[in-house]
Amino acid sequence: MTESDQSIVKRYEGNPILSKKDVPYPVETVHNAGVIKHNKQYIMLFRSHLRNGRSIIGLAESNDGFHFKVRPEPFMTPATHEPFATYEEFGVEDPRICFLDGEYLITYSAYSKHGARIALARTRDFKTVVREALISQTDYRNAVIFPEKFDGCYARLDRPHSEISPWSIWISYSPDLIHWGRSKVLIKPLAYHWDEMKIGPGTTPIKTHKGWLNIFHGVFKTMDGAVYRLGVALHALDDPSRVLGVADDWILQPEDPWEVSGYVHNVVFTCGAVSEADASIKIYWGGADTVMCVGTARIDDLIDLCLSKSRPAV
Ligand code: BMA
Repeated sequence: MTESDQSIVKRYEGNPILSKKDVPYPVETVHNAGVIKHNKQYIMLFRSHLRNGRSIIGLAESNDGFHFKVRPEPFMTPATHEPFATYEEFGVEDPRICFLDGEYLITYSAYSKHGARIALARTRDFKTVVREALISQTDYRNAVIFPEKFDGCYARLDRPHSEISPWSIWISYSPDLIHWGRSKVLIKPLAYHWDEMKIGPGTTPIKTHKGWLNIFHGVFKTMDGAVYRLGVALHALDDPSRVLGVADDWILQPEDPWEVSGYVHNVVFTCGAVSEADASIKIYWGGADTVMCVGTARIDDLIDLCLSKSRPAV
């Protein structure tokens, strides 16, 4: 498949931008990275599989958002202290980064024989990191925290596991980042649609003049396994539980060879995006759970797609 000029996300011609050969310690993959700008530098927290099949989180830095250099040591490996050690025994996965109140909040999946939980860590400088709490029970993944509070409360999107209703995007609120409640379902997969099997939050929500952009992943099951694509929705600025539109079309699907084939084939999966001063956005995604890629889009094009060509949210 080749990409047409109509694509809303323009792939960077230098993709993939990071792969295992760039990592100065032994890993088998580099994927699903949270990315944020810190002191004019792009910081990428990426997931890597070790040869035992479990994941750790590494850190890479860049001046331009395209060329990254990996730090010599991993940034987070499974915790050795409780209560985290029990729940991170199988690894730490898929970090998202949110800047709020002068610090960076990192949400990630803690994996263990008890399932996947959402964990929260904090850093101010990406040199030291402190684990704060496990902020969900088991069978939750893909938590993204809004970079603003609403009526004094933190807000997050996440994706509980469910066999009864397809895996959907929910919102919850918290007074202190630890205790979460007032949960409400916001967006569900749509039958016989590119996201009919599951959806989940992807990037930390991006503030725009028309609302919060929520770039999420959607999964479609085929005879050849699942295909992971990216979609976009817009939430009201003052009330993120109000969905203004969910784009009917996907914005990115696996097309490049390193997205179509790899550790898990046919996957594009995002955990991070950076909005730029020129009203564009850099979207970062893991290709086939193996490499990191980047592309750019116009923020107004994403907003238009949500508002002019939308499908039902629930
Ligand atoms: C999901 C998560 C992601 C991964 C995707 C495709 O369930 O495990 O980390 O990228 O599957 O394998």
